[in-house]
Amino acid sequence: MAQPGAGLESIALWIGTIGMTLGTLYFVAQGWSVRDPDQQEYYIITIFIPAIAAASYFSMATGFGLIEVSVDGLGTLDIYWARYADWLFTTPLLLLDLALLAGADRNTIYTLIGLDVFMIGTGLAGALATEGQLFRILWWAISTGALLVLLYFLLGTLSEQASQQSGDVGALFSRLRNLILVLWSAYPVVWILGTEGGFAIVPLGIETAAFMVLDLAAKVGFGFILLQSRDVLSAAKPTGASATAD
Ligand SMILES: *C/C=C(C)/C=C/C=C(C)/C=C/C1=C(C)CCCC1(C)C
Repeated sequence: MAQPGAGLESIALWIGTIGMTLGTLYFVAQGWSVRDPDQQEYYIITIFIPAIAAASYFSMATGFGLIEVSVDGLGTLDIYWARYADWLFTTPLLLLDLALLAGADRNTIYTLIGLDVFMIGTGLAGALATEGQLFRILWWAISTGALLVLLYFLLGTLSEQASQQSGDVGALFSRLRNLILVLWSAYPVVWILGTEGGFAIVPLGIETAAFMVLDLAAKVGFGFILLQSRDVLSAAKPTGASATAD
């Protein structure tokens, strides 16, 4: 049985648990009085993001979300599998928020979410692979390839659709898209340098703290920026219909 992490690892996981819980409560309180269904849609999606992460962090802080993986040639690694359960649901929700803001058509949304689920799934395979370091790195490369295609779609198709929105919506979209570009790109770097990559360049305590900061910024920070201006949210209109008309 894997023991719950100690020291910096434990502190980071508890800060993550508390931060995600406070973020959830803040979004709930902020959304309580919202009556406009278009605005409510963003609140509903955005509230579940830190809520799911809070449960995942709690499972990791208490040791349930942690397993030991014996890898050929590397020995036993402590792997927090609960991250992937969290990311599998929260990253599609983040993309859905951004896609709604862009007024994306359905096929663009399916493509983004498909790439994203593929990225997290292959990342999980890399984290659990026991066949040796090479195979873990191959899974990482496949997952990172999916991330690159995903980011390419955010900069291309999705940004193009967002450009049909009003100035305020477009500006909010660009801000959130850039936040995703920067923060999400850091995840594979932390992974390959940390325990999962097998090089053990970054110790697990530092890695855990780095993921915690990234997760809080990518979820609570993202939600905070998104939900700040309600008028902008109701100004975002679906453009999918016009995209098929011409
Ligand atoms: C709230 C959580 C977020 C925004 C998580 C994002 C996670 C990623 C972009 C993870 C990407 C990965 C790779 C591209 C390769 C290695 C494995 C992952 C899953 C860390």
